Amino acid sequence: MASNAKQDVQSDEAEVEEQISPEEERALHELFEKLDMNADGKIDLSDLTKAMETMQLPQVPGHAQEFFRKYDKDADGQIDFPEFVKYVKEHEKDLRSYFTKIDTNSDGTIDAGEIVESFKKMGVHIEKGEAQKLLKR
Ligand SMILES: [Ca+2]
Ligand SMILES: [Ca+2]
Repeated sequence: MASNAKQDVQSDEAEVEEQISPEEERALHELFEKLDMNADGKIDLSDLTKAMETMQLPQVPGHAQEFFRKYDKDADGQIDFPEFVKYVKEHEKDLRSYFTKIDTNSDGTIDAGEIVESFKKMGVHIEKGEAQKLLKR
């Protein structure tokens, strides 16, 4: 077998090619566990729906399905941790550019009005109060 440095690789199938730091991995794990509402180690559609309700995130119609279509690479209907990491890594870039797009007055922060506007562009109507709740998290 190859002389892989035997650091603290916990999963036997280390399919995560992405390089993530231990802190990052821990943070991702926490998030993953939060989304995995029934704690079976995988995120399925009902986990995701429930988690979004719990976190009071506005749900974009079709968005969750789209997420599964794109990132459930082995098409078993569930997102496991490596798939999740992939999603987060790919989205970090998007999110960053998304943030700059939402932050229309470029002051480095996003206010409730900017959030309402950006949801409107996606065809989703949210109240300013909801946007404020999102910001407080
Ligand atoms: Ca689950
Ligand atoms: Ca899967």
